[in-house]
Amino acid sequence: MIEVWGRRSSSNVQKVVWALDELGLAFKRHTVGGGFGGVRDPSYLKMNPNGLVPVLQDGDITMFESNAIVRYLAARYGEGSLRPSEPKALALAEQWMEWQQLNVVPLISTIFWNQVRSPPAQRNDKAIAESNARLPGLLAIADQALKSSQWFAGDRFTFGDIVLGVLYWRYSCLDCPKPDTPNIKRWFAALKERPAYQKWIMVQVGSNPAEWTANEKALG
Ligand SMILES: N[C@@H](CCC(=O)N[C@@H](CS)C(=O)NCC(=O)O)C(=O)O
Repeated sequence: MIEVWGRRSSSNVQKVVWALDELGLAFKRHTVGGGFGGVRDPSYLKMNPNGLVPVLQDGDITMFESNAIVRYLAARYGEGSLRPSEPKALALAEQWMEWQQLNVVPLISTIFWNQVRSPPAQRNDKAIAESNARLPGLLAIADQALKSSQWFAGDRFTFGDIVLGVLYWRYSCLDCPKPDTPNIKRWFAALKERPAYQKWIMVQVGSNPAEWTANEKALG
């Protein structure tokens, strides 16, 4: 049985459980991290010396790093579906996963951490403003890519949609200006039709630390 360690509220855990569900794989999830703790236990640190979630165990492999886990699952169980078989589509899925992680995730995370996770006194308004100023240019790049194809790697959903898929839900819940990106809007609407996305990603985010903590606890 595949096992995953990590609280459901973590965006990095969400990538993994969403991918597992898209692949139709049964798995057992252990709630650790955040307010649940457990990630500094020696037995956990043996699996992930970084003391972070998620961790995946599948047979004789135990691994960390959410994007690598998603790519592993796609390679082992999703050849021709979550992982494109055709080299060009595979290259695009890889390209967009990297681009989303390196460019978009830091900006959305900055807004999220300052607006939702930080008490007002610790909120960095300058960092929020900088992220809000840079996001439209980046989202325009993604929007342009989605003009000519339904999904990031072509005409089917792949692991190239996972990273932005997770973060875009969070972004949609944040109180911040949103640029007009019609192709992302269509892509996001299609994501919201997917049962696995509804189950794992479309969860309450909250708008302040108290709400976040309550949601984290309720999600487990
Ligand atoms: N690069 C790592 C980052 C993992 C990470 O930062 N996880 C966060 C949650 S999103 C974490 O473990 N935070 C501490 C905790 O939840 O206890 C990955 O993608 O797996």
